[in-house]
Amino acid sequence: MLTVHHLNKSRSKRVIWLLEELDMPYTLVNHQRDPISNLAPASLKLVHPLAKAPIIVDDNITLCESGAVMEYILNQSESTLKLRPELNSAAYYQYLEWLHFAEGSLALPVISTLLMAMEKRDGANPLDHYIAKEIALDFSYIDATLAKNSYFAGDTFSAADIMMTIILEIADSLKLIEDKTNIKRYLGVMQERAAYQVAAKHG
Ligand SMILES: N[C@@H](CCC(=O)N[C@@H](CS)C(=O)NCC(=O)O)C(=O)O
Repeated sequence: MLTVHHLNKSRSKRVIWLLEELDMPYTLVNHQRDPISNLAPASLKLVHPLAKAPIIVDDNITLCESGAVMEYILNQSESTLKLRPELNSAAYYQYLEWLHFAEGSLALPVISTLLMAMEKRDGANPLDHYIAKEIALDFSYIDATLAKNSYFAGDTFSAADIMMTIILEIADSLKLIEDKTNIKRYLGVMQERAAYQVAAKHG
């Protein structure tokens, strides 16, 4: 059975959410962040040298990077629920773009904001300009997309929504989307999903 190595307050919530949506069995192993550094504990390094959550283990496969983990799970799923548009359709490429955008582009300015809030800064350094530009650009684009589409890959919920929601939640907690009504509405809809709520209970 697939094992999910879950770190509290982390992206591994995505994996639990997806498995719950697909009704796939899994074993959960909990790891707790170090209370001072907030980093992953040594126990996670024993599973994968990168020691970053999420990590899954399934037979002889050990995998990290949430996007890769999502694709792996979708490849194993026997559910009639297809959380990925049909290969090579226009929606599939929309799905793929958002699936990668979440970690490939959006995570950097959002997580940088989170980390920089822990430091004293006057807001005038080159990095501040880069982040401000990216935050404005990305969230305007996302908000405009969600004004037209119910979900990131079009009309149907997909794993790209799971990837995007977790970063959008961090952005919301940092008050980066206060004026983005479509993103706020979308987050409310995602958070009502039963599978999301099971994942959220795990922290
Ligand atoms: N791009 C990676 C990011 C993984 C990552 O940074 N995970 C964080 C938790 S959200 C982590 O394990 N942090 C603890 C540490 O770096 O020690 C993914 O999407 O899986």
